Amino acid sequence: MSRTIAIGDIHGCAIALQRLLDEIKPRSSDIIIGMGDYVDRGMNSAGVFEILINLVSTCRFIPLIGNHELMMHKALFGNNKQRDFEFWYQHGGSATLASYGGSVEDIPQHHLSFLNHCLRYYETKDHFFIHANYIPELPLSEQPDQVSFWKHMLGSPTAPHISGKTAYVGHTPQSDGQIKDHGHVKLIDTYCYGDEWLSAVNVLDGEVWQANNSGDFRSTELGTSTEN
Ligand SMILES: [Mn+2]
Repeated sequence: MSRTIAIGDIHGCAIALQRLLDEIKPRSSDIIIGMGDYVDRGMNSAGVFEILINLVSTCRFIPLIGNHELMMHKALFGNNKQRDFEFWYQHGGSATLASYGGSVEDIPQHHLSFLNHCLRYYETKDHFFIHANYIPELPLSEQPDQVSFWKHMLGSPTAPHISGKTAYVGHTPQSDGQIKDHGHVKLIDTYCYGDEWLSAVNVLDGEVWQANNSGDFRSTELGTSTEN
């Protein structure tokens, strides 16, 4: 059985990511979607990139762009490098650089190439995946950056998208470590860098995997509450 698995915001949490993948055991028939925000804040962004790049050889891995990849990309390749670098550095980029040994020159070429290949969104027959949020009335190809990558989803969920597809988003951390399931939209950033959980969901059957930075693991299903 082929699986379609979305992984929430990782933010440098390489230990949690490795534990999660050890449990998922990716197969060549799987589609795995990274929701973005692989870097910044957590301890080992360099390690996270390395794990994700290796994932390409074991399954069909689709990395999306998060606002932190956008900031990093601008800092490294943008028109106003000094201003963009300072902005990234202050929003978690300092932790990413530290994981590379402290300098931009230490970031290997294949990591920069990975950064350049992340997608704005991804969609399947019944689902779509985008880092932060969406405008319900607009096609996915026309969503503005400010919404796709930056707008939090707090309080009431965004209305269903015109496509009728179920949405998966990250970006808005769930401080209780639980996936927020609104039915038509599911929020899967479960605050791993804040000592909660990194989550993965098989969108086809609702199976949920969670791991944390201590290397703990638990599994559950969408629609099922998990007690600590
Ligand atoms: Mn984000």
